[in-house]
Amino acid sequence: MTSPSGTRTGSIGSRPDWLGRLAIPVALASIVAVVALLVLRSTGSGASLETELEGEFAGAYPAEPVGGGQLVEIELVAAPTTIKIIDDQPTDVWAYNATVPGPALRGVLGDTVRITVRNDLPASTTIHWHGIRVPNDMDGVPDINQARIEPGDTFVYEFTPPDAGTFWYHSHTNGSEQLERGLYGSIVIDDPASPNLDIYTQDVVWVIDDWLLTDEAQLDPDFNTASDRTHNGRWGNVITVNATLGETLEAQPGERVRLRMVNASNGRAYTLDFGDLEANLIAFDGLTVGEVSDAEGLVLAPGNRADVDITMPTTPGLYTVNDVFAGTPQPLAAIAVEGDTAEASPLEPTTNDGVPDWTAAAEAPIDDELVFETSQRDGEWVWTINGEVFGEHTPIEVTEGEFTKIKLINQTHPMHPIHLHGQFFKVLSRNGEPVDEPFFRDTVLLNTLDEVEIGMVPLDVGNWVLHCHIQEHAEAGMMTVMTVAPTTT
Ligand SMILES: [Cu+2]
Repeated sequence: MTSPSGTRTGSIGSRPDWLGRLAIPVALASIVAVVALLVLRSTGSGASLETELEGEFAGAYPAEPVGGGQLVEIELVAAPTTIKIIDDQPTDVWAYNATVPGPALRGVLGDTVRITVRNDLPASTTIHWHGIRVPNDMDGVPDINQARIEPGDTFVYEFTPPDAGTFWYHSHTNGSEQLERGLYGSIVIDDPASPNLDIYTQDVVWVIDDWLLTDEAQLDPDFNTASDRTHNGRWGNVITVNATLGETLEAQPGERVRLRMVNASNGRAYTLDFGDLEANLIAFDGLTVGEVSDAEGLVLAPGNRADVDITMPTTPGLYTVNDVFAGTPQPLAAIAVEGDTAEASPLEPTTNDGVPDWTAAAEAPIDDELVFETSQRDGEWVWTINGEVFGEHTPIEVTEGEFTKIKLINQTHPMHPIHLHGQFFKVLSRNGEPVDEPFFRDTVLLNTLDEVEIGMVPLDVGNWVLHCHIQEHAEAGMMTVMTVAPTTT
């Protein structure tokens, strides 16, 4: 537990004091010390355990960006426009550079990205770079990291991504309306040293979103309704990939494709059903996995990304990728396998040996508990974290470089995809059962009454929000701040 003064109970400093109080002969003291060490080792308790867990984490991903690359300058203009989702009917949306998703940004590890955002919307806005460990004042949360960008104003975001992978950017101001209207896009950072770049002949981003459209193909104008807030947010009646209904990728038989899937929905989660396609998970929430696994049945909650490696079947045909979260299969997109047979690369995708097992973390003390509940304030439905709504929140205090274990407790029936800015974490247990996910996350889904323990070693100093990624829940209070203090050693 981290006390208000920042010291940890069970820290290494307490051990010598404890031994020092033993006024017994030296020989007996030695035996006691050996036994104590054995107990410490066998139970994995105390500071030695935390040191061990921190050691296991070391090098899992870099503390600092490498830099030394190019300066990539981009302008994003947020403005109203129209797109076509249903046949030729125009749908009024808000978009970056008049496209939904916004421009697919792509850079190379080491590059510095300078993005000038011009706000031509009739409302203030900000952009969050979801999953990218940016400097704290570039993180895009109003009142915490920056001032709102008012209509007619510009703001320059600049950062050097420290990690390669699939990320996305989206409005972090009034998201229940601004995400729903189309203010999101993908950002992919490639690692030029990764052999993965030679494996895939197609590398494709699928941004999944659902839209609540009227019969006239317009967005239902009632955003953030009481029903949205009290249920699982706004769920649409049309699901698109890259804002296209029935998105279809063309591939050759035997071709090896990397699909980067992003869930940009306000509230809807997707359970991926690849049907006759064999999809292997190679990265999750941006970062390369420690071990490749079958992606069938993977849940993509709002905010999550999954990168999958698919070698196309040798039999031509139309292969559908479905969502089965609600039971009934719903088509997301398809892959049309046709043409000459391609020879797939025999290379194995890169894995990250640095992803810690952290099995010993089961014995580590819980540093913080976050209880998610509902309540009423002045007749309005709110979502609370430890009884507080955002604005009256008590920040969670953690220290750079120190293993931290947090228990997330959903005391409600709706689901909550909990997203932490600026850090990655690993799920340790779910409802008392150990979880062995060979990858980090930045967002984890809590289902009805779930209790999930996560472990992390914060590397990025600053004030980072932790919130439900169901936009309507976050705006009804379900957000707090994690303050990562610089290490004192
Ligand atoms: Cu929620």
